[in-house]
Amino acid sequence: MLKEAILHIPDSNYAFTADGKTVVIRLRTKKGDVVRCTLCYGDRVCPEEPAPVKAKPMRLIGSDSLFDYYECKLTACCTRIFYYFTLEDKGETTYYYSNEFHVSPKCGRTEYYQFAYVRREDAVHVPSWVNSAIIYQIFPDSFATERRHISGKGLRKTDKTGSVCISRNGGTLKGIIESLDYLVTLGANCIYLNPIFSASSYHKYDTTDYFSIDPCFGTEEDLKLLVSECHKNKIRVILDGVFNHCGSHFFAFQDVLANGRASRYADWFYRLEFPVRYETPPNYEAFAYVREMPKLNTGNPEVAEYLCRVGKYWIQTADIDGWRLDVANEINHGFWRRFRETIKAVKPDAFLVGEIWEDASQWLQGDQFDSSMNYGFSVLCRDFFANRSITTEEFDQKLHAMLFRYKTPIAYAQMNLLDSHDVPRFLSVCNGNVKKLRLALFFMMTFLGVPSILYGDEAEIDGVTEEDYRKPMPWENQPEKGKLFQFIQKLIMIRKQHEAMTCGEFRTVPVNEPEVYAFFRKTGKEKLLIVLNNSDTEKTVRIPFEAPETIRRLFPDPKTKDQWKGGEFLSLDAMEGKILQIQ
Ligand code: ARE
Repeated sequence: MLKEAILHIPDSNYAFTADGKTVVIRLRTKKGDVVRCTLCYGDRVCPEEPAPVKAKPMRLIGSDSLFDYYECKLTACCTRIFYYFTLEDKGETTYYYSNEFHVSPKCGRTEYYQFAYVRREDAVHVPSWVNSAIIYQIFPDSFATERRHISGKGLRKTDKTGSVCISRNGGTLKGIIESLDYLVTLGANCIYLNPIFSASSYHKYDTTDYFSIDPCFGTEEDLKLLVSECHKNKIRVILDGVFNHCGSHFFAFQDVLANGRASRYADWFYRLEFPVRYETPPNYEAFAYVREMPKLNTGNPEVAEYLCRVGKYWIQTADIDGWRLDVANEINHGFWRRFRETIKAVKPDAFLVGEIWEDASQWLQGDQFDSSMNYGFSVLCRDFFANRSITTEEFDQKLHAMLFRYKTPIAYAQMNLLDSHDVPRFLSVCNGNVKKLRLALFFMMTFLGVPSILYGDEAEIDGVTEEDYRKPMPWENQPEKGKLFQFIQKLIMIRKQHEAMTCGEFRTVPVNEPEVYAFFRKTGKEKLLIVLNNSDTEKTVRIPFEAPETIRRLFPDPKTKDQWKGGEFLSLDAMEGKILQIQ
């Protein structure tokens, strides 16, 4: 047994409660090393001595390239738990507790691992609607000026503060409202809107006034109408909160530019030097040295209070359903805790998504965000589907490494994406190969986490440069009549109809074809088998079923029967994905 590989961390993603009752305990071991792993546990404060110890086998729930991960759920257990692990390999049995290995478990219960109390306040709570969300991301400037039409013409307007605001393509909130039926037809049930508050640039990440809608996009009334129309159609709306920095026309920064050190707002910004030089590069902290984006001092309680007020205002005024939080990882944790408390106090099921491109564990402990933008997911899809630079086995291992980073509810709430307004379109990453894009979309729709589509992906928008991947929605092509739109629409429909697709466990199914990836999504009631062929040739794979089972095809065409050869072989066309219901 390779003891150096064994890992358990109390009170972490290795030991947590998701609902205030069930406790999940995980253990990591070297891959293929341990034969049996048992969780031994009991009541930490029971009056008997020695305390009774129960044993529960731990299940191998997945592996990455180096490790196996075991898991065990304790339900209806006591509220204060001691536990240790019994680990067996071919020649040895060892007992693991207090981060050490022991030849016997005989010691006082206080020396074992402790789950001090199943504190329901610390249960990781993600809004229940998030599990079945399908996000459609809209870059407001590029989507629609009016019903299914974008003018392509930029605007230049003056906002309430007297600052000039511009747009490039003429998109408006009214255009989104009038085109909502398009999203309803597609099946999306959550809109993520890039920034819409008054700002100088066309992309609106340089906020001038957090309390008003950018005049190029519309009015506060338009936002209220958009949200209420969305709600009528069972669509939630989350907005982009840009709180790391403001725009240079924000009143507080203008005051600093005018009054220097004497400004009442001098402490609202980071590392100011006087005189403040509004130049490139600036002599103050700014987002990526962009002088138009001075960094806000969120460590100043006054600033924190101001920004929390913004967060609350739009929930109370327009009834929005959450926030996507820009540059989240450059802002102090204390601010985010306060922000979460403020928001959840006014709307407990508001969704908070941090923009963190890599491992976001430190922000996803349950006290800050519910989710993060999962760029890691897009990287794996790029490598597997677009570039084919990793094998199916590596893809599976990397997915598991990604999943085990987080407590289960957080993993199910990850905002999975293939592309966004910040990166080239996935179709371009695939060199224009729509089949590759289709298969990656198929995977995203069948995998756990919240699928997120950037406007126009369904219309085969491509683009490598910023201007290109943010280009206007090609309404003139009638995207809803396109094959890709219909493909996504069908998958969304299945996702909505089958709980196993959203809440179900994810288990890899080993198959005999290296380019075919198969996995189960299952709940207590339903078992779905998802199989996809990431190659350019037809494949027939052997599916290792344990018992004779009835199979019903859900996708692609439920009317077509599958070619089952000998009961356990399944044929797949090149680049095809299938969803089968096992009964
Ligand atoms: C503008 C121009 C660009 C130019 C740039 C540099 O448009 O062509 O290259 O300036 O001067 C917004 C606009 C951008 C704009 C930018 C600055 O949308 O168009 O660029 O403002 O004016 C990192 C950050 C992450 C950030 C990305 C872009 O961590 O927060 O970079 N994303 C958000 C938004 C952006 C937005 C801003 C932040 C600023 O989503 O749209 O930009 O408010 C790694 C790292 C990531 C890093 C990523 C990309 O993987 O882990 O942290 O993200 O690479 O660099």
